[in-house]
Amino acid sequence: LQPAVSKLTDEERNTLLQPLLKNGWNLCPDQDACYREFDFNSFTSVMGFLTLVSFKAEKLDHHPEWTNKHTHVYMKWSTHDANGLTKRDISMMNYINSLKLDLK
Ligand code: HBI
Repeated sequence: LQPAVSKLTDEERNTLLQPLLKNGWNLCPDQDACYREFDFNSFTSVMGFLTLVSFKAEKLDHHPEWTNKHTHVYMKWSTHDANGLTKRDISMMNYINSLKLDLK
């Protein structure tokens, strides 16, 4: 069990969240969460991507909400324990943005 984590401060939103919002991620209109949509070149690439994110999620004990249809993936990050965005979400989104993605 990880220690309690709290929502990002205004300063952290400027320094940690803003760069992600300029690199593919969006704020959800209805809650303190981020989402991104991906269109991959193949389902095999989707499988590889979701597998990598799954192992990272297990390592950090921080798990995605996602849907997949064919080569499309919708992914959302928030921290349920904090009812909003935390550094755990930042870590997962930065990990995802560090991957070389086989996108259309
Ligand atoms: N994943 N996105 C997300 N948010 C959480 O609050 C969360 C999680 N994965 C595991 C987890 N919390 C557990 O650490 C707690 O529910 C105990």
